[in-house]
Amino acid sequence: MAGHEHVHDCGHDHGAGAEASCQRGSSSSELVRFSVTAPDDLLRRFDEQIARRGDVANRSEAVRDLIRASIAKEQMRTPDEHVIGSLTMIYDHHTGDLTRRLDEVQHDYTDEIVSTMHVHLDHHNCLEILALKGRGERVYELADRLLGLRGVKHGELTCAATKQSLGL
Ligand code: NI
Repeated sequence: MAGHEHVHDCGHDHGAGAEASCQRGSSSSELVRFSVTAPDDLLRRFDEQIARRGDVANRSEAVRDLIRASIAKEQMRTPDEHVIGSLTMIYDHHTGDLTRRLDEVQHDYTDEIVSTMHVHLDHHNCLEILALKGRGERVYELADRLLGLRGVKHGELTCAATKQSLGL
């Protein structure tokens, strides 16, 4: 990550240059500051959501919560199980060669993709829904590859492990 900056974790609010006067607790992990760019209307809506939370109403804490939730969600994965699920994506089909790349990835998973539905939402946006089944490892890999493509605005994989959750 280019240009990130280590921030010590003393819990005090002070300016740069005062760090030497603070002791960092041995049990806390080091904080790292990083910058994120986002469209201003997206950030404004996020800030409005944060403001409704009251006590922990700050952007950093809200982003930390999102990161924890993302990691927790990944830990729910069952790569060794047979899973069934669906992947929903919304993207702008004008974005570079996105449609070609989406197609290319999907052709590597012909055993896992049972069916696809494509809806042209408006002039720019497409909704694509994939019905999936197969070994978890393969299904998650497919979802990660598709959702990782630049230009996919929204993506959500919903999965159930067939043995564990459904008793199949
Ligand atoms: Ni379309």
